[in-house]
Amino acid sequence: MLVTYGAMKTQAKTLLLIMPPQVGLLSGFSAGLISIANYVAPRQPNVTVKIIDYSEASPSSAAEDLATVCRQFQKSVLFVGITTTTASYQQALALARRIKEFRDDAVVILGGHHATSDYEIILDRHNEVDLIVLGEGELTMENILSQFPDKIDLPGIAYKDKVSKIVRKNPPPALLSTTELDSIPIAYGEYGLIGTPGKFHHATYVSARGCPLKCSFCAVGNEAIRTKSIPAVLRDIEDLVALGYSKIAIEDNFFAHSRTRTESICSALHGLRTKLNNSFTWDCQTRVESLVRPDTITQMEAAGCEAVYIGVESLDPVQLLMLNKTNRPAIYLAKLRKAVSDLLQSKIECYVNIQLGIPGETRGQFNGTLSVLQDLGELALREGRRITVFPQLHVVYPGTVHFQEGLQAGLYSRDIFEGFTAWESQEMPVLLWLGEHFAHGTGGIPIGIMKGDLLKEGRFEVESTRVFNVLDSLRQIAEVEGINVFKYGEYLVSAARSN
Ligand code: B12
Repeated sequence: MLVTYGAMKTQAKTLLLIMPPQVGLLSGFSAGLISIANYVAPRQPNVTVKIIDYSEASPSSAAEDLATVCRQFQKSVLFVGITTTTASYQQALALARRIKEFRDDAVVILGGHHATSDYEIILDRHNEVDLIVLGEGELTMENILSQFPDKIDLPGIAYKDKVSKIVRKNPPPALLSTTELDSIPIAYGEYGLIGTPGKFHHATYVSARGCPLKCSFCAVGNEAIRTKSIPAVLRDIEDLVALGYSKIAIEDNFFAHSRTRTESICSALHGLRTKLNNSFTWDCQTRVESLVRPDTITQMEAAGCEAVYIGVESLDPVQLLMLNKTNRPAIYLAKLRKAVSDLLQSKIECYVNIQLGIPGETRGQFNGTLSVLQDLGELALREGRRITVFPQLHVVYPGTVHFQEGLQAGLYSRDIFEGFTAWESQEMPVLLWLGEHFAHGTGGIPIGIMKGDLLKEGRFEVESTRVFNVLDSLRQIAEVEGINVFKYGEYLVSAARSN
């Protein structure tokens, strides 16, 4: 019996919040589920809220355990919420089917990035899914628990009309305010952070949601940033340190998005580190432009920032436009050189996210990328430092501009993720190879290495020459003086390790 988190109540309503198996994916528990549990539990005291972490479990042991869990809550009205990324979607579906086998009266709810983006196809194809919560889930889940099934016009859900079989999408709920975000603690009661707390031996922490930018490959852009207040951030970080975490991954999409916020959060963190005898450090991800602002790097260094992930994505002007990272590539790349040079003169590690396997990449473009890396590598060597490249494989996620563009170009059909995720979940060698070499390789469609003519027909095969090209590019980048290429292997949920 795998661990379930949350106190048992005798009342007759139970919410299970489940992270499905994440075999071959980066290990790390969903902060989103903890946030929903912490929002719903105090507001719905009559509901038993349980979190179940199957992320390190094998699909078979998760299915087996779920049968036991269903029996345990036999007398309860059962709501089951399952989180989805595109890479874990098939695992989520398998759990939904399993629940319906034992409790066809259970209300099965999918949420998270994949379900939100592909809700129409999922609800049309899968009767094992009753509702999909679109986007931010706290308020919507609370409304479902207090009003479903009497009320179906709840903001923030999509569902298939039982009579017309038409998939309906309700208007979004109000997004949580700073006060509401502040009210949500980071740990789930006495259970702390669940499972693997975050990436690369760090604890995941999100102090702000949203990103106003519109990078065409990204699933979370085009939304105004909402932040927790500085006192709440300090409380959360102090809680993380009290829980024994000394390395914190601040996973805000765009950490240094505003000068004032960066100044105030850095001086606050500096004060907290002084109070806590420098017992924690943190890393973050931010954009190039935010790092060339005077003092930003100095403020972050003084506040205990150990590393910055710069979401560069490409070093080629044409690709930067295609990714909609910037509309002034030359200035962007000049700012990158300045930001990297300044980081190398600080104690902060310089991490650079670079996408490989971008469709149509020419040898000339890759050589251009190499020469920019050689220049940055020389900068690093001059300072006795090294820059770490975090390779990402260019993939198409649902709900992105690239997905729409591919659809309009006839590259694949609207329901492509149904077939693709089913294929990928059966192709463990491909999945593990992707996971080994790339943070973002699994789940999205690696359009640059797939056979395009087959993809049009909803069939899937990687083009081996393109795979070798990507591997060769990785090898050449690793050979650049002053550059390290990050290896993800040890941070994946491995098939062997999953029980
Ligand atoms: C922190 C983070 C991680 C961490 C922690 C894991 C996690 N799942 O949170 C780590 C590094 C481990 C990680 C791994 C991966 N990640 Co990640 N991760 C993020 C990041 C930066 C923040 C997530 C977060 O905590 N947000 C704050 C919380 C509060 O929001 P949330 O997670 O979105 O959850 C809210 C809603 O989505 C919704 N919701 C979510 N789940 C559910 C479930 C139910 C039932 C309901 C009702 C609602 C609901 O309600 C929640 C509260 O409002 C996001 C980008 C982003 N900004 O969202 C990418 C992101 C989610 N990751 C992504 C991907 C692809 C992955 C990997 C598959 C990469 C890989 N190949 O290994 C793995 C998946 C394995 C795993 N362990 O999850 C993609 C997903 C895109 C997609 N269509 O699938 C994102 C969107 C990044 C991107 N820009 O593309 N990730």
